[in-house]
Amino acid sequence: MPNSQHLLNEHGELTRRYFLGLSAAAVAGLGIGEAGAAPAPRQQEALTRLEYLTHSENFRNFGRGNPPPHTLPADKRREVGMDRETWQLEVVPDPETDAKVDSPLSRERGTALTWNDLMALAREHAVCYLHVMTCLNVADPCGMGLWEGVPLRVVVWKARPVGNIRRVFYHGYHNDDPKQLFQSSLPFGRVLEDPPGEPPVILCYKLNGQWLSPERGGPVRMLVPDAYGFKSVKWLNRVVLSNLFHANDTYAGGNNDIDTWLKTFARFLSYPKTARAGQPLPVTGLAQVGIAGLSAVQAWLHPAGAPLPADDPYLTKGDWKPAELLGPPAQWGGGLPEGKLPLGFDPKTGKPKEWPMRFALAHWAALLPGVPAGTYALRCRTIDVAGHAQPMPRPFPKSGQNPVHRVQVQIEG
Ligand SMILES: Nc1nc2c(c(=O)[nH]1)N[C@H]1C(S)=C(S)[C@@H](COP(=O)(O)O)O[C@H]1N2
Ligand SMILES: [Mo]
Repeated sequence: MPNSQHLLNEHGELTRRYFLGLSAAAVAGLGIGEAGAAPAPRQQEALTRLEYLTHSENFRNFGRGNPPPHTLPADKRREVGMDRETWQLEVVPDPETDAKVDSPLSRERGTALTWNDLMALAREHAVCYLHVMTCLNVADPCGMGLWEGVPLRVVVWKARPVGNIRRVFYHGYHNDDPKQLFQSSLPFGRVLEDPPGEPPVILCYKLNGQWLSPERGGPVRMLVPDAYGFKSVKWLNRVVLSNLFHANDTYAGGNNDIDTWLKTFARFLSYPKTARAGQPLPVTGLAQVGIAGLSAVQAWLHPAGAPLPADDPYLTKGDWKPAELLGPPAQWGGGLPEGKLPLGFDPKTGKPKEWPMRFALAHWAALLPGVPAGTYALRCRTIDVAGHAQPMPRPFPKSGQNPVHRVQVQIEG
């Protein structure tokens, strides 16, 4: 499980409470932390660092560039606007189309948005929300964050858009080399109006209550709540209002489906690599809650050599057993200081109004009944709110990785 190691620390407290809730006899036999499972979640020393949010430096990092812009020395970053004091954002009409914008925010005119302008807007308009950062092409999420920013539309309206606008595209600092450009785009409607219950697209400057680091895309990145990571452009410095009627994302180049929303899927975080015959098997994991929501997680142990059900590419006929979805964390972690309440949280209780929450992670656990000796394939999957079992209703990987996660378990006699 080396791929998910960066998310494991955030997971232990939740699963610990679940297993402690089972009967003492069952827990005594678990041996969590032995035989290649999670680091002993019951140990006192481990408990201090178990959190739900991922620390900024523990995110899996993606960002093109030679050198990647976040690795530039501080004085160079300052020079190119990758610094709060020198940062500027342009919001301009696309010169290739007839888009009409009355008051462009541009460097040329001296009207580009500065950090102080953004902070002034933040005093009135700042919002924050939970969002899982996931690369469309990678099965494990990069990290779970609480992101704060100003809705993009607030800044777009400052530029006084008039008409002939159907698409918004945007990019960040890319070493002033067109070959290194990384651009994403959104329909203008998505920027101006949020689907019911969804947070806005934001110009994001804080993660887990701290200023966004250069590595995470600071000083300002785009954050698109319902989308994969490639829409959330880092080191943002230019937004273009265009009359294009189609997408023009750099990410389209890799055969990627650039109109896809986040998918719902489950991954293992801890499981016993070996266990005794007949001994119950504690397994835990996370689920990304996509646009389709999450109603259940299931697990299936199947002898490794035995044939799979015929004509069943998506494994719908397995002997799937229910796992338990765990509630919101008691401690959020991630270096989070006290601060404003995230969208979707109840001001009276300070807790999320719904759990699991869309576009966030949920944690789950199960104690599977013991099985005879042998090698087994252990799988997990989600069921979404409409009842679709993963990887349906969208099984194709170029719209987001969601294969049914399979690991191997060795049961000894
Ligand atoms: N400027 C810029 N922003 C970018 C990228 C990039 O290459 N350049 N990569 C994107 C992709 S593909 C992903 S998955 C996310 C990853 O965000 P993270 O590094 O904060 O985990 O950043 C996105 N933002
Ligand atoms: Mo990505």
